[in-house]
Amino acid sequence: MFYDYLQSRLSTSIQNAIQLLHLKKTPDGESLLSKEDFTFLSHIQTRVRETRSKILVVGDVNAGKSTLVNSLIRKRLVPVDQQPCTSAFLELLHGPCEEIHAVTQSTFLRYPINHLHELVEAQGNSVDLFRIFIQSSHFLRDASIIDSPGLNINNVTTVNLFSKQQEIDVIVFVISSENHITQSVL
Ligand SMILES: Nc1nc2c(ncn2[C@@H]2O[C@H](COP(=O)(O)OP(=O)(O)OP(=O)(O)O)[C@@H](O)[C@H]2O)c(=O)[nH]1
Ligand SMILES: [Mg+2]
Repeated sequence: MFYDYLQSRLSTSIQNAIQLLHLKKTPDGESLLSKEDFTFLSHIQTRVRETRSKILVVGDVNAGKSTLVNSLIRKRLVPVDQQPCTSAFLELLHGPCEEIHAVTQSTFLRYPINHLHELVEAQGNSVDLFRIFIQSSHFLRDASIIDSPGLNINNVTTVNLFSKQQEIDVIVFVISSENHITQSVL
């Protein structure tokens, strides 16, 4: 209850701050709020409004990330393989209807949930993120979870992965028990 109150106050305060900064002008008539500041504040507001935690699952190729994600949601949903497998970020969320959104920078396309494996295989390298909405998972009522490509599978994906961290509440690092935990891993 108290948390809801705090959340609502914080969200309203950020909204007011954005509006006030928009109105304030420099002597040259420019808005005091730069595009970057606006994006930053809007981003914080989205985070405040989102009550579910976001969990990012990372680790080396074949560490067992996708297997862990499937066991948390109790479904064999995201692809698992002995070969390097997950080629895109797969965000699993609770949703009113089960479907996939293939998100690229400017837009997204909708697909049926049972097309996930073909989509990841065919478009994994060109799509920024697959958002997968699922109705019937208790786990996803409290948290959304992101399965990621293996670390260092290529530079672009690794950089993408690092940039995701600012949106994330918890990072789960998966290490295969065959590769013992060493000082270098820590
Ligand atoms: N024995 C054993 N095998 C596992 C376990 N977890 C995953 N595996 C196997 O390890 C292989 C890789 O599992 P994935 O879950 O696809 O691994 P991943 O980290 O998602 O791999 P990438 O997406 O390619 O980075 C599969 O053959 C799994 O069946 C485990 O706890 N024990
Ligand atoms: Mg995987």
